[in-house]
Amino acid sequence: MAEPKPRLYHALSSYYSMIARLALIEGGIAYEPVVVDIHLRMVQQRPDYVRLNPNMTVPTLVLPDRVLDQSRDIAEYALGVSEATIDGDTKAWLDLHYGYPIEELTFGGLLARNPLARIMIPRRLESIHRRLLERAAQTPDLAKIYEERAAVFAERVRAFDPAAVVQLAQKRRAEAIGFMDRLEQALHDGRGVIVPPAYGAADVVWTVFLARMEFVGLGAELQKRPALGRYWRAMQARPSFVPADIWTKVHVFRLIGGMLGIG
Ligand SMILES: N[C@@H](CCC(=O)N[C@@H](CS)C(=O)NCC(=O)O)C(=O)O
Repeated sequence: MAEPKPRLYHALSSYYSMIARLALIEGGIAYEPVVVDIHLRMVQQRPDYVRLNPNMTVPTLVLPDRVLDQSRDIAEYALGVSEATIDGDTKAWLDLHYGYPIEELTFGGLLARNPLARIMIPRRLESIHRRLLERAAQTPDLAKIYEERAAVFAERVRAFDPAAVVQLAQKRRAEAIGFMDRLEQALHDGRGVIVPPAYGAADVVWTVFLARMEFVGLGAELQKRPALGRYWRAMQARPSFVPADIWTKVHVFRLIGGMLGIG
């Protein structure tokens, strides 16, 4: 009997889900997609999902013999490498990418620009924090995991404090531009991929990062760097880019459709 296809729990607009989708498609791995409403219904915090992925995040890849709950592991699996076998350059590019809190760029920028978001987002974070503590009380076997997650949201309330957010957004923007400089430096010898000779996990994560640069309005910075601009065009021209559904701008209606389960 054929093995069942791996099941990918993902969200349409989610940065780390895009990494998983792109990696699986580049790796030629057929998968069963399951869309998770992480915004409205917050399915990632329901006990049945938490038992699958205690981080309460997407993506999650369910394989016949194990569950991968980190996009980095999914990308490495999809491209046929592992932390043990990966080359040093790829590892360094992955470490650099995963050391950066991308949500602080995305949401920090939104909050810094939008006064309504400055009121709504902290309130929403507070309410999620409260709900996680309620879940902890209602679900004794998962209480510790819910409490840990609640602590993450308490930290987000602090990080996205309206008074601090403009500075945070500026800091994350400057760091993102620094990453584009490093990529430009690496790519300016004309290489077609970040770590020659072949396309790999570093290309997956940095392609999604460059898409996020466009998404947050840093596209002009990207285009200013000729080697990076060339690389970005080449990554978008790959057959994987469209099917992986890599967002370079906000698709309001698709976002709403996704939340309602019709996306
Ligand atoms: N380290 C995780 C991060 C995953 C992550 O933060 N996913 C976000 C979406 S891009 C999420 O699930 N957010 C929902 C939440 O925080 O409640 C990975 O690489 O898979």
